[in-house]
Parts: sequence; structure tokens; C-alpha cells
Amino acid sequence: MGIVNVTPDSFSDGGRHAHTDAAIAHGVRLWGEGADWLDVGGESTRPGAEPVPAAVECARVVPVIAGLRARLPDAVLSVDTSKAEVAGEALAAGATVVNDVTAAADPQMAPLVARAQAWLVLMHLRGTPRTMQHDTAYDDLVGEVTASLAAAVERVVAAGVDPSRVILDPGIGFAKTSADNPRLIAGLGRLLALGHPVLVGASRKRFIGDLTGVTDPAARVHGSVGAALAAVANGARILRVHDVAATIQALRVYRACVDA
Ligand code: HH2
Repeated sequence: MGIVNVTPDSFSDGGRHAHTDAAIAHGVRLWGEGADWLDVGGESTRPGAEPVPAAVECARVVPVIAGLRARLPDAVLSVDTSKAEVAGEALAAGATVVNDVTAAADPQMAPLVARAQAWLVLMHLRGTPRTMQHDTAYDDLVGEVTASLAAAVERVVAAGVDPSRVILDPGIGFAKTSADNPRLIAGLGRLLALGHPVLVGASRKRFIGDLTGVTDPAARVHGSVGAALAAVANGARILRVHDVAATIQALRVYRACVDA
């Protein structure tokens, strides 16, 4: 899953694809590098980020999704949003997946996804991106994240979402300390036991900087690839990444060596 940010303030590549054409070109480039899924987001979820009104988010993501759908008919396209209103417009423009970092906290989200027969990514988060780093204490990190996602699955399935179209994500960096994130990747097996595909988004995140001393997010590609391979080794099926070419190259070699 290649990341296409249409935000002026995203933590890792803030503002570089802020304009529709540039964002579409970036998505097409990631597809050419081997991504088979593009995730289009119009609201940064970095710690402390302020929420964006739905109309602004729609104006950012809808033309990009429509443009990518027209150019890449076979691509999986998701919208990275926690607002049902934005998700609805994105699905109408050609997205088939809603990637919701709040695990469908908006009461309209699950019914909307159910009606559209879309796929839904449920990610673990506590609080909101603005407040989440104030709430990082866990007695049993992996157990609590797993239980919270299991409850979210139950909730969205009760609202009509097809359970075979639900993907789970432990939420690397969301209400987690830097020390928590490697533990979550190490503990993916417990999440997999819920029976859904697992997605991991570690790309360029702060814990990689803390582990390596690399302060510039864009320079964290090697560390990000390390996290991606660990996630795959532990059962992740989908990797949300900025650096598609590097990740694909590493995965090809990793797979060949593991499967030989
Ligand atoms: N991380 C970010 C955004 N969306 N979605 C899922 N499912 N999993 C993640 O780990 C995840 C996500 C990080 O957000 P942001 O600060 O907007 O930066 P970027 O989109 O450049 O990663």
C-alpha cells in the first residue's frame, strides 16, 4: 500500500503532493514502482494534528481518487479518513476501501461501508490524534490492542459490514510509546488469531528515528524496510509505506530466500 498524502502538514512528506495533479502523479509513480494499493489521505494524523473540516478533506481527496481511478483501473484505492461523509464521497469517486484510524468511531461509518459493500481497515488508537500521546499506558499492550480491535470488529459486523472485508491494524505510533511499537510488531500473531488480514504502517515513523538516530523522516527508508520485513515475517499481509520501490526490492529478496 503506497501512501499518497494530499495534506499540507503530514509528518513525513508534508505538502509535497498538496495539489491534485502532483498527488495523482505521485500515486501513478508508486503504482509503477510496484504498489498494488494506494491510500489517499487528506487529513494528517500525526501526534498533535488539528482536525480538518469534512468539506476541506473532500476537496483534497475526491479529485485525486477520481484521477487515480481513471488512470489505474486495477489499483486498489483506499481513502484514509475517519469521517463517514468523506468516505462516502471517496467511495463514489472510485475508492473500494475505507482506511479508518479510529476503527469506525463515527457512528455513520460502519453502515456506510456496509451499504457500499466496501472493505474496511480498522486501526487501533486511543483518543484522537491531537490527544493520543497523553494516553500510552498499557498493562498488556498486545492483549489490549487485540481486544479493542476484536470489539471493533464485532461492532462493525453488527452494523452490517462483511467480516471477510475487514482488515486489522495495530496502529503503530498511535497512542504508543517508541518502545511499544517493536513489541506490537513482535506480537502480531495474537492479532492474526482474530482471523482477519493484518496491515502494518511503520513507514518513516518516529520509533524508527528513536532506534536509529535518524531525525529526518524521509531518511528513514532503511529502518522502515527493516520494520516492514519484520512485520511480514510475523504475518502482516499489507504494508502501508512511503518508499514503495525499496520495500518491494527487499520483499522480493526476502520471499525468495524464505520460500527457496
Ligand atoms: N499511519 C498514518 C496514517 N494512516 N493508516 C493505517 N491504517 N495505519 C497507519 O499506521 C497509519 C494510517 C500516519 O499518518 P500521517 O501523520 O498522516 O502521515 P503519513 O500519512 O505520511 O504516514
